[in-house]
Amino acid sequence: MSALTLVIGNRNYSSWSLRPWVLLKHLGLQFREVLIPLDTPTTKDEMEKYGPSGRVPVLLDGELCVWDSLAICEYAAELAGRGWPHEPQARAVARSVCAEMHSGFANLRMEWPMNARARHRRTVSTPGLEADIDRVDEIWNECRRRFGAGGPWLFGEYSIADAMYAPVVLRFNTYGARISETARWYMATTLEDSILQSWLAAAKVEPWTLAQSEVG
Ligand SMILES: N[C@@H](CCC(=O)N[C@@H](CS)C(=O)NCC(=O)O)C(=O)O
Repeated sequence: MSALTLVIGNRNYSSWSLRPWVLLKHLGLQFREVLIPLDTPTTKDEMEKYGPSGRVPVLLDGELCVWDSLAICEYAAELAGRGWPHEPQARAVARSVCAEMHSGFANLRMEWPMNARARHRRTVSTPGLEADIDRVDEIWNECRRRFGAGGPWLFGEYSIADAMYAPVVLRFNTYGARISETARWYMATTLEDSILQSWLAAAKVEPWTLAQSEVG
């Protein structure tokens, strides 16, 4: 295996970058990191140097370029030989909740942009946002109830599903989502994770502020 390079955006705001970063760390994969600040005059040109979509995250492995968060997580799991639940039914549900996160929750993403270091932000509640929060709560409860016996994560052991929902935990923490006890417990598990904490510590000292993501 050649050396891996993960290209990411600002730690404070780039939710798509956080997902593969936290997974690669959990899987114990070594990688070099390139950070491209979002929303500067050179952002697009810089991103196009690494991947064809002009977006981050991008994973480079020698000649190979993987340019989407979920595809990177899948590839990392193949390299590490773990990352999905072992049992086929659990794995199928894990893939479903990851795909749902990857393609859905438009209101949550739009109305509560990830702002990792911000606390006590409050926004006007909308039916779309409430529905997204309720659905996340339902997913976390269901995964924990059916598959969580072997550990503190959604499927017991840490999996791609936890990486995919890590930015949602940060959003709930920033904007104060009202959620069930099980969901709060899962949030605490995620927020106490030392790997996530190292991402948050670096986010805290980043010099950039993106006005469009400073909400509430
Ligand atoms: N579906 C893509 C979405 C990637 C994406 O939208 N990334 C944002 C940063 S979080 C980006 O690169 N935006 C380009 C820009 O801000 O110029 C994925 O899952 O990787």
